[in-house]
Amino acid sequence: MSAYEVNFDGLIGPSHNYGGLSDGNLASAENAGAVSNPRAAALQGLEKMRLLVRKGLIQAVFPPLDRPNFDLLIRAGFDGTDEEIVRAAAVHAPALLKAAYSASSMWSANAATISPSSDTAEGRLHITPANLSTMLHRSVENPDTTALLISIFHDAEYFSVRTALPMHADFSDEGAANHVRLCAQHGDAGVEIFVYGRDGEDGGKFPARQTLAASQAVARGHGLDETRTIFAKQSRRAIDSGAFHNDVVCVGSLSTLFFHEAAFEDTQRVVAEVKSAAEGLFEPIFVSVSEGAVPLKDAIDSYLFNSQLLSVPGEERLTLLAPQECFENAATRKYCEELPRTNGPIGAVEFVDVRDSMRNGGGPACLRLRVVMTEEEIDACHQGVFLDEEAIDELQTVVTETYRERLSPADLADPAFAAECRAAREAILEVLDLSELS
Ligand code: SUG
Repeated sequence: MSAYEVNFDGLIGPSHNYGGLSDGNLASAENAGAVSNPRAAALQGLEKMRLLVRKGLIQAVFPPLDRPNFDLLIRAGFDGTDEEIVRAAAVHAPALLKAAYSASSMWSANAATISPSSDTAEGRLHITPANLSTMLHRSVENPDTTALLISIFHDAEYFSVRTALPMHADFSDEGAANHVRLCAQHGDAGVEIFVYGRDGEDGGKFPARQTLAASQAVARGHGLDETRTIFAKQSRRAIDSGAFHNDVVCVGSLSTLFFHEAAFEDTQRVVAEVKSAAEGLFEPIFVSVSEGAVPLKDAIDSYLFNSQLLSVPGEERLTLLAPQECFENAATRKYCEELPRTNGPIGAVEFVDVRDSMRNGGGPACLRLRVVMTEEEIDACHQGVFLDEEAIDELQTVVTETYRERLSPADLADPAFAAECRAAREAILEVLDLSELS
């Protein structure tokens, strides 16, 4: 059956700030405490969405979650009016206030893991919201993300929005950032690759955020064919070098897997398992980038692999939509210039500016959740989240009118800012016809 890959981008929220909240995410640590520009950040994200619309791709958006997360603050013992809670938290628990204000739901690759209906036993599209249990500020996303997903994918005839895995270290799950689906055409049965960082205890310098048990639970729940599903271990070297999610060192699309040679613990095994799982469906193409061509450090600094690998209508080969930083890094720039000339599956490289998100460790691929859907499934979704250029213009107007251009961590202590964030979000929800979520 024919199907489309729909990109659901997380709209960057009005409280976007550099909290330094993510251990193991080098950019987040480096920029901790810097002054952010939520307006520029959100406008950049929307321009990226526009670029995809102009390429003839289907683009959708998730609104930001409600921030600050008063639920977190109240469960941590603060009470009173919103103003009183913010004031007290700013004095007694500033780190918690930062977590409550994090706009981290923008990185929608971490919202959920998706299996399209062509892969699942019962023929519905399955969605497992990620519990994001490793980082406090991210662990509070899932109840609201689940509500949002239910609002969008509400038709139970087509969609199964599952419950997130148990909120425990054994089941740490970071969603599609650690999941790659390969196939011949989007609507065909595919091979799903679940990448995990640990099986049980963690022993590295930085936390491994995905467990094997979590990946297995998601695959089981989605009713995937075991012969078409593989579990691959991330290399400890990659995690300890700053690849806190596999999508920092690997991206796949259609039959192509593009990755750094240091991404997996055992690359040969991954290649062999993917080949065998794809037998009879398609011939996988592996583009493995060597340390000699692009040192792991440059790949992680520039986020080369956190690119969107797009099948653009009318183009025979794939387009790599890479962050601007790849153009600025000598090794990755050279690699990107040469890549289309190799006559491999990637025929073009383009660069996009999502600098403000990058400064928190979120590149183009982090900002989108891919959902492969048939036309009927697209029609069964909430329509307000699908974007054309006019809707993007409208969102940009809201952002320009309601978002700040400067936000320092100290500004989070101002109770008036909470009201500002709420008003901005309400205006966004109105554009997306999702006011029920306000
Ligand atoms: O979980 N950064 C996010 C970045 C997520 C990137 N997503 C993917 N790779 N798919 C994270 O570490 C930083 C927030 C702060 O420090 O303010 C943060 O949460």
